[in-house]
Parts: sequence; C-alpha cells; structure tokens
Amino acid sequence: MIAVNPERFLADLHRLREFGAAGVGKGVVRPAYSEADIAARDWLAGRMREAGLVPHLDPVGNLFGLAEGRSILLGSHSDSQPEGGWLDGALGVIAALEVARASVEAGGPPVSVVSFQDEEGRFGVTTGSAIWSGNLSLDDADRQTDREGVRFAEARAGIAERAGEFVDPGRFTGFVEMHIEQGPWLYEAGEAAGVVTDIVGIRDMRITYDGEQNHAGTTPMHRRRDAFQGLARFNALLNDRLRNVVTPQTVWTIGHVRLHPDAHSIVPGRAVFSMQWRDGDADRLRRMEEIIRATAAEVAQEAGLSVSFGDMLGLEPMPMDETLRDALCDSAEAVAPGRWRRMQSGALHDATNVARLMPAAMLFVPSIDGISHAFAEDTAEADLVTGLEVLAGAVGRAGG
Ligand code: HGY
Ligand code: MN
Ligand code: MN
Repeated sequence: MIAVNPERFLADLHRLREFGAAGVGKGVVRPAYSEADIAARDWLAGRMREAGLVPHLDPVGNLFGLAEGRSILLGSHSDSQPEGGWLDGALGVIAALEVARASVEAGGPPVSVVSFQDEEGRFGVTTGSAIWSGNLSLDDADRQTDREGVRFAEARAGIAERAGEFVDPGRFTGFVEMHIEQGPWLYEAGEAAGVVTDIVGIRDMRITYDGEQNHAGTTPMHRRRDAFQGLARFNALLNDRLRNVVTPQTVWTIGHVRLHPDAHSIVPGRAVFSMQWRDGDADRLRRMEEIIRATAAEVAQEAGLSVSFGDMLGLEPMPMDETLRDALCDSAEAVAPGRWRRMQSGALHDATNVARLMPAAMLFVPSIDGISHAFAEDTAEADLVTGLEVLAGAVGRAGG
C-alpha cells in the first residue's frame, strides 16, 4: 500500500499556485512559457529531485521526473489558460509527485511524474503531449502561433539550453492523469470521484472575415461591408443549422474575437475569430465542419465579405484503457464506496495523446459549481485528498 501524505500534498499544491497567482480567490495566470510557467517548472524540477526522481526537460518544455527503470507515469500539465484556476492540470502534477514520493518511501512500485507543456493550447491544442506522442510533428508545431503572432519555435527557444532529448515512452508501463472534472456532474450528485471512460474529440480553427474599413458616421448602412456584422450573422445562422446534427453532449464555442482596427468610430474591416467544436463521435465532428464551412462561406457571399479558414487543429475521441480503468474503479470503491461513477470527459486532456503510446486512464474529482477556466475554480479539500487516495490505490493495484 502506498501511504500518501495529505498535508505535504496540499502544501505543494498551494505553493505551485504562488507561481502566477492572480485575481480574487485562487486564480492563476500561468500560460505556457510565461515567466511564471518557467519558474514553476524550475520549482517542480527541484521537488522531483527531492522526491528521489531525476528531473528531465525535453525540447518542447515537457518536464519529467524519472524513476529508475520501467515505471508507471502519472501527471498532467502545469501551464494555465490566460485566466485560469489553481487546480486545472496542477492537481494532477502535484498528486503524481506525492504518489511518487510516497511510493519511494513505501519501497515501490516505481512511479514517474510529468508536467506536459502547453496543454492549454496557447499555440494549439495540448501541444507538448501531442508532439511527444507523435500526434503533431515538431515542424508543424514550430509554425503554430499564439494569438499575438508569437511562434512556438520562438517560445521554446528560450529553454533550449536546458533541454535534453525527448524521453523514450518505452520506459513507461502506462499513464494515469488525475484532474478536476471541470463540469457540474460529480458536484451536483455529491460524489467524490469519476473514472473516465473516454475523452471527446475536438476541432479548432481560426476564421477571418475581410470586408471594408470605413467611417462609422458617414458610411450608409446599405454600403457597408462590416466584418463584425458578418460574424454576428454567421453565429446566429450556425446555431440554427447545427440543431439537426448535434446531441445534448455536443458543444461549440466562439471564445476569441478580434476586430480590426477595434475602434468605436470605425466600421470593422476585419474580424478574426476562433471556432471550436467538440463531440464524442468523429463522424459528427466531420458533419459539423461541413456546416461551419458552408455557413461561413454563405454569409460572406451575402455580406460582400471574403472568408478564409486557418489550419484546423484537432484530436480524435479516445477511449481509456480498460485495465487501468478497472484499477481506478476498484480503488474508488475501496476509498469512497458508492460515491463515484464512470463518466465521459468533455474537456481535453494530455491522456488523449499519451493513449497513443501506452495504456492511459483518468480520474476526476468534483469542481465546485462546475466552474473551471476561471479564477473561481475550486474543489473541496476533502475531495482533493480522496482523489489522491484513489490514485495511490490504483497505482498500488496496477503495479509498476
Ligand atoms: O480545453 C480543454 O478542454 C483543456 O482544458 N485544455
Ligand atoms: Mn487541464
Ligand atoms: Mn484547462
């Protein structure tokens, strides 16, 4: 049995939050490759070393804490959204660290730890684990830009001196990622844990409408080629057209909009916006893409705009490994009898990529009010500790 230390785990979790602490409550601003992110990774590397692991930074900023020989791999990511909470990713990394440390104290099994880089997609979608798993080539990743136009290649050049090679995935027997649910279901049901059956797929791209920039006081309405009006019309029409294709689990989001030149008295000549959609069924994702492209083109035609589509990024829906899932279920039933469930993940995770390399599974704990990707994100301390114990129990069952 691996006897974890809840106080040590919680202390490390709070310490990690200090890197990029922001906003009211327990908010965090720690996007990939920011100063706070790099400082947090340096601190984590030190904690890994103290835990008896060998820290290793790979060329894209994924930080591993390696146990000797073949081992199970636990972890998640320590970068955050532009405005994020203190647990998204961080929980899985610190829980991994605690289980690895407790495992050393217990005399095994060997446990390695990872904090993947740019899970939150400053440059794409789960960038660090996507590259490590072969889902995304390094060349393609290097060309990806953040929304300010900074290239991934430029960002990672900052750590090049300290980085070693990519870690050989063959040294790991499997991967387990603990994470907050980021949705309302466990919290509303008063349950302590969720064992993930599968992770939904995602598609994500930028769409640009180009019209005509002009004076907002003198340009008659009928002569305008207003890029924002195109975007607004596209959104309304799309919501209507998707209705025949989607299920209650399907989601789509326009989360980022930039108007040019972004001024009160100028008819916007350009609108650049993100278009993201998610579902557990790859065929539905494809049908949604057809509707999105056709609707955007139709609106452009009607409004005298031109439309262009950026590269489409995506991850396929991914089932979790049954043997590791069973280990999590058995452990959940032992630690929180009758207070856990099997569930799908609507959020993306590094486990989707790692599942290409080795058996992978995930464990959720409740999110208070189902809030995440916001400063208000939080989880009751008792639930954090229960999750840690379920994870340790599963590692004990799954072995090295
Ligand atoms: O967007 C996601 O689902 C993940 O949190 N990056
Ligand atoms: Mn996350
Ligand atoms: Mn996230």
